Amino acid sequence: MNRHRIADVRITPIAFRDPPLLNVAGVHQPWALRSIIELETDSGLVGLGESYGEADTLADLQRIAPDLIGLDPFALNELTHRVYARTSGDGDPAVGAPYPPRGDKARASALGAFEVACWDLQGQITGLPLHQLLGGPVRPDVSYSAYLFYKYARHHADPGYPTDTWGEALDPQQLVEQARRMVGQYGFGSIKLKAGVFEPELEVEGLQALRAAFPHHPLRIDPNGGWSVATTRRMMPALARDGLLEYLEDPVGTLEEMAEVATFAPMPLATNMVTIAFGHLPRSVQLNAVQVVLSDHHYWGGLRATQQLAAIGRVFGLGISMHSNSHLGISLAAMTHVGVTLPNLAYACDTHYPWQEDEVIEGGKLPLRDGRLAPPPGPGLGVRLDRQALARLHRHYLDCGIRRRDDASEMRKHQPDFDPTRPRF
Ligand code: GKR
Ligand code: MG
Repeated sequence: MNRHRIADVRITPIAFRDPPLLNVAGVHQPWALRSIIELETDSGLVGLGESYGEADTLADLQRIAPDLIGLDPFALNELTHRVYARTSGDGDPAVGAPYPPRGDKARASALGAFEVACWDLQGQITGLPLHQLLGGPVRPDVSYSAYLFYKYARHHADPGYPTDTWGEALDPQQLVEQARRMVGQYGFGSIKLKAGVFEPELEVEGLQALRAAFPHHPLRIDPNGGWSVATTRRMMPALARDGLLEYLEDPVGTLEEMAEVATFAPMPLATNMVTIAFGHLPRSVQLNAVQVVLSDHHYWGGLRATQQLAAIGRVFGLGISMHSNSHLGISLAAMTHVGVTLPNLAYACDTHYPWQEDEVIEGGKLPLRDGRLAPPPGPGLGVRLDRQALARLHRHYLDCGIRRRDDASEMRKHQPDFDPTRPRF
């Protein structure tokens, strides 16, 4: 096989429309930011990645980019070394160190962004789909969950601002309507409610309305650390009644508080907030603070790291699920390729994908059916960049003026005294 070397690295910030979704930190801005990573080889192949689009991530990626010239896309340990050499963190920059020993999200995120693009190149060079390179599938597709949000009808208080097609969801009835549309359109078999927005009693009423409307769908609620331990204790009888929840995600904000909640919670506790790096796992296991870890190749350090996390989960009896932020199809393809290789991915994965109308890949949105997605066929990730769409979304980035996600400031346009200090309840 001919050697291929990376000859060019392109990082393009993009912005795409995002609805006014509510969470503990405020409300989504009208534009969500991402970065599109292209690694081009001397043979003209282009490997793709998608990551965060905030200024800090872009600066990290741009700083690393020149050091990737000449790299063999199969040399993932060397990639790790080069990424570590250009990012600060606690990780050992020795060749082959697969992940930071303590939490360093920025460094692991930079590695994850470039690693996926290298895997895509490996697939194109060998003619194999990415999941084959990761050991092959243990299931044909990945199940995703309906991800419900309380939401406003429109961005800003300005009635002239365009609405989206989802409308308002501020009470249990509107939540059920949102769920009916999302489940009807995509066939999701599980439902997650993003919480930490209203008084917990109201949010549990929302869950109960969902239970009545969807008697057989596993349910989850995620207040993003917006509740105190005392509030979580107060809500526990209602949350535990009739096995309402398959898991409770990040009710409280620290590992120690999660450990305390675990002493009285009958359901598993899940997290994408307190155990977010390999270095967090020993103490997390010691305290039995969480029983389900939400993997995310974007910040755990890539697809190899996701498989390693799943293996550690098997050893310590931790369930594995998958976290998401606002994202497009390159991310979804990568999530799906790695997802089909994880034997203990026992839960439907999160995805914001139905909330995004824009796409940056050829052919438009990937088809989620029966709540599932199979890895896109073809070598590597199986998706190709739509260059016109990339140029359009980059133009939105240049025009929108947003350089950092700031849900709290956006919320103050609706509610000037909004205070995101946690716990909110
Ligand atoms: O998009 O508002 C949101 C979510 O709250 C996101 O920021 C979280 O990272 O989805 C995430 C979660 O599960 O915590
Ligand atoms: Mg979460």
